[in-house]
Amino acid sequence: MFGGDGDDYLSGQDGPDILIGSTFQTSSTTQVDFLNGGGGADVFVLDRQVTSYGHNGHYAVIEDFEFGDLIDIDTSDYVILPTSILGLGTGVAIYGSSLFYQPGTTESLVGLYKTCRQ
Ligand SMILES: [Ca+2]
Ligand SMILES: [Ca+2]
Repeated sequence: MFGGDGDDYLSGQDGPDILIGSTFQTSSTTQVDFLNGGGGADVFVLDRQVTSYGHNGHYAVIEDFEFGDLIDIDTSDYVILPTSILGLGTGVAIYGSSLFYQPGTTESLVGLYKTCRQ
């Protein structure tokens, strides 16, 4: 399932889903997509060749990353850190570049997912 430009909320079904909240070309100044895979083995696409995440405050929040799910990212440089930012509880943040990574900001944030359910 596809989102697009701007903020989206994608909600998967009980079976396996592929969730792509963004396109590579986007006109929004910022974009925060919420991805909820539902049941089944879901694929959350955060790949910067496919989406605009990791630039100018464009990122995705994965709401239900569970055993069996996958995050699809490209093979280049990432910084992956435990986080408590954005008032979302504890989770893991994926930043797009160690060169542009700025602690405590969303500048190069690609996505994050919760590790504690609330
Ligand atoms: Ca979007
Ligand atoms: Ca699903």
